[in-house]
Amino acid sequence: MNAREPAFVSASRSARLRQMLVSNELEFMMEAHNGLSARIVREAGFKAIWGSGLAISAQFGVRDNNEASWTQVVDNLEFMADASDLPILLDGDTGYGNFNNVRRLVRKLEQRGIAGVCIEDKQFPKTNSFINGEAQPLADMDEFCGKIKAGKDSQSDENFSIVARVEALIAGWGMDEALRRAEAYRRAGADAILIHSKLSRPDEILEFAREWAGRGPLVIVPTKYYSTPTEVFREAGISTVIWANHLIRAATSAMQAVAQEIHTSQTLVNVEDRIAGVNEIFRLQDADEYSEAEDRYLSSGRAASAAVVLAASRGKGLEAVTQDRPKVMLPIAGKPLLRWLVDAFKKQGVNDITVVGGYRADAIDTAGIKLVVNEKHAETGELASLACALDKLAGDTLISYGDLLFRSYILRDLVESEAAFSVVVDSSLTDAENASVRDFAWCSAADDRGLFGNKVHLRHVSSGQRASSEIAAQTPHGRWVGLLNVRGEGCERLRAVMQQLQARADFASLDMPALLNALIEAGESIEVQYVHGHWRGVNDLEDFRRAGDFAHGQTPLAASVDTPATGAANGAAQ
Ligand code: SPV
Ligand code: MG
Repeated sequence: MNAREPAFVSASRSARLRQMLVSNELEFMMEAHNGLSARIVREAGFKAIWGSGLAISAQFGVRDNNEASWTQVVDNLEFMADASDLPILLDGDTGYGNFNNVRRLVRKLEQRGIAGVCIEDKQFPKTNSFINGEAQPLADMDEFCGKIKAGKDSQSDENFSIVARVEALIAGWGMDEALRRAEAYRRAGADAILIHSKLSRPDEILEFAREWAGRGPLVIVPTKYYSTPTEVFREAGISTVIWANHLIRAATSAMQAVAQEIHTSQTLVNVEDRIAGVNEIFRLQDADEYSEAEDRYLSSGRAASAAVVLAASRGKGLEAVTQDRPKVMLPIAGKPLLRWLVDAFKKQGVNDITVVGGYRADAIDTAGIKLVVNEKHAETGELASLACALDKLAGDTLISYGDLLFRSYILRDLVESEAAFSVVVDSSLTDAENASVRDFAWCSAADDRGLFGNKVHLRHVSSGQRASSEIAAQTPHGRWVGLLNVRGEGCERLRAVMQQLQARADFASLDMPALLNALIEAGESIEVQYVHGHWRGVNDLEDFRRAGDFAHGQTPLAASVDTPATGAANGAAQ
């Protein structure tokens, strides 16, 4: 059976480990020592993980002498089991005490989804087998058999495996003693025998395997006799090979080299291309799954998290003050217009902000935003700019003009809307004859505060295109302020409508109202949130002058107060 067979993958971890131990194929386990390395072992294609005592203690920065407590080891295993669905065979050293500690260990390992444990017949606290192994005292054989029995009796999952590790060859007690112990452990209930050797040749392991003659699964750790061809193990009837410490060693060499290089050169340039990028770390952490879950579980009742701000224009009538910067970088009450907008977004938790620049995009302050540029801004309109940020429209997203100031409740109420599409319409401004004002809005009902709570929908917004004569004959209900909130699947539908518009010959000249109207024509319902003033657009020098007063009114403890609206010419009431 191999890892790709569905039956194997769907079996429990413990069943998979057991299957590996008893299978007639030579199987392999790779060491891991934390969640990240466990994930890496799985991705490499291994079917099981060796929870190496040496590697786990090393990554904690302590010795392989039971300096890390067994509960610290088990906590670490929990991260490994979470990061990888592979079976984990824990290197449980001596079982961390007597038979009673083994019983508790087995129960705790089962609770954390660990598939099996290997215990070795040394004395607690143990020392790594490759450190003066001959000086290491072995456990009493009968006492160790008691541990195996206790472990087997306390497992509740019949597939949980206990591997008994024979250290007689390491400690120099000879082949007969190794075989005697292995047989005793097999009889005590061990599911497999791990026979360990520190020789650089496989001779004693092969001799042991010959004498053992297939009485039960044999596991080996060829760290020292690594040059032996793997085929030799296969022919010897070995069940499972453990590559016991190679990831911690690989990580150690890499970290030493990189730390040394950065320390010496005092720069990152020499290492950047030679180490995993942060995106690779995010991938191994499954960051994408988090984003998807966020969309699934945080979206309802939550504000949009992204915004696209259209900021490509120089601003008609503002040429005198925009030689060296776009309109959105005009200073209003001490900070650029765009910064007011970005701050307002961030205050509502809208942090992923993409600004589409165009005219003098180089002068846009990019702190806290992503900038994309509509290179054809001089010949194209708002929708061409929006098209530059189409890939940002992936979840709940606000689309906004770049030249807006507004009281914070306007944005708060808009982003809290559950509707797929919602817009803010200012009902204080209905003078459609005024040529300097754009974006008049016709809605399903006028702003009647008596109807508070009733849903009102957008029917049309004036744009470069003429409204149908039926609509144009009616007095508009207000003015669209330049904020569109798109929720959930609305994004996909907006992209589809954008695609249709992009196919049109006049796409380059289309503005945002054309998109709103196309959405309405496509059958979408656009919810209207009426406001009465409390915002300002900057369309000409007069707006620019008044914007400062408005902004001061938004500043905490500012001496100035809002001045009353003075009519349509400034484009917005306060
Ligand atoms: C371990 O990986 O911790 C082992 C195997 O016990 S060895 O270090 O080779 O003894
Ligand atoms: Mg060990």
